[in-house]
Amino acid sequence: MDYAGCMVATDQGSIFARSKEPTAVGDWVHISADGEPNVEHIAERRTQVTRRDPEGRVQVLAANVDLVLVTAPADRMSLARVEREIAIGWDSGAEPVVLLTKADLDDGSHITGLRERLLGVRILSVSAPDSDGLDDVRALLQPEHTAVLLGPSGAGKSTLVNALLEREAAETGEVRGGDHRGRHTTTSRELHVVPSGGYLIDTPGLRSLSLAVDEDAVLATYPDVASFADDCKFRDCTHEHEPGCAVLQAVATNDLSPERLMSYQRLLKDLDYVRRRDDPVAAAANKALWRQRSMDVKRMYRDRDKP
Ligand SMILES: Nc1nc2c(ncn2[C@@H]2O[C@H](COP(=O)(O)OP(=O)(O)OP(=O)(O)O)[C@@H](O)[C@H]2O)c(=O)[nH]1
Ligand SMILES: [Mg+2]
Ligand SMILES: [Zn+2]
Repeated sequence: MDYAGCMVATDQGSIFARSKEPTAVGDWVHISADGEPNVEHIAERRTQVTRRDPEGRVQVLAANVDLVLVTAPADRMSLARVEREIAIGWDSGAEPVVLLTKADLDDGSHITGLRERLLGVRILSVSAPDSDGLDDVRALLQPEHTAVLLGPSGAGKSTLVNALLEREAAETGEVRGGDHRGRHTTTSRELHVVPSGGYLIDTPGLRSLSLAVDEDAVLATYPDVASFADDCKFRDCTHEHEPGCAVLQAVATNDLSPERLMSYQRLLKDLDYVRRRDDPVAAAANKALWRQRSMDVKRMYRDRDKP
């Protein structure tokens, strides 16, 4: 049982407390004041970053974060993975921000590729050896923000943590040559206090990244598709064949490229998504949020020069 207890940061330092409920890094807990420390209550989570573990169970990677920093390393770029992690970010209730890591290894094509493909998310680039972009990440974290780093093994997450903390707080590892598969250096999630403000949670690069997200989070990752989907005749339109489908209409009139629709469909199919049927209030709030975002992007799209 991995929730026999957890480490709790208190004003008297870090202590171990027993817990009957599973806790996640970032949780706020009440612990009993006398006797053996016990977790008596876990505060309701403002946000939670989840995935499905290889056994199919929903696993909370981090709780109460404001930002999900999706790392995309220049030496092993996978746009598909970046998009999945952005969807996880939107689904969590936090804001995803993409970090092109190892920017010193980019000839400019990766940053351009990310900017072209990803709409409605902030994209920063960082390079640890020359300390480039660190101040931008520091600015994101201020004043009291908590961010979690996601990304494949070897992406440079722990290296970034150390650079921001200006000390060796997190263990980093050499990437194996040849296949560029990183060693799994970080084995547990850790919360670090950043001296310039904010908190940063490091995670191990997860090989299996099944999503456990709402399909609205996929639409949020494709705000251009979402902006047209608002006008589909059927609420549960799959945008594959339905009459009155505004998305297919947009493809027909060259307002949306067929490649965009196809990569959206691919991400959706990749998904092991869950509907928020257990929480209709949260679902309604999310819908309103996505609608606002997709309207913003629609405007941005329409204002942009068409080729
Ligand atoms: N060129 C270059 N190499 C980097 C940069 N950041 C990290 N690296 C190297 O990439 C390798 C992996 O870095 P880590 O920080 O351990 O990667 P990680 O994302 O924490 O990996 P896991 O803990 O396995 O998930 C190390 O050899 C680092 O020295 C960078 O900005 N530029
Ligand atoms: Mg690491
Ligand atoms: Zn449709």
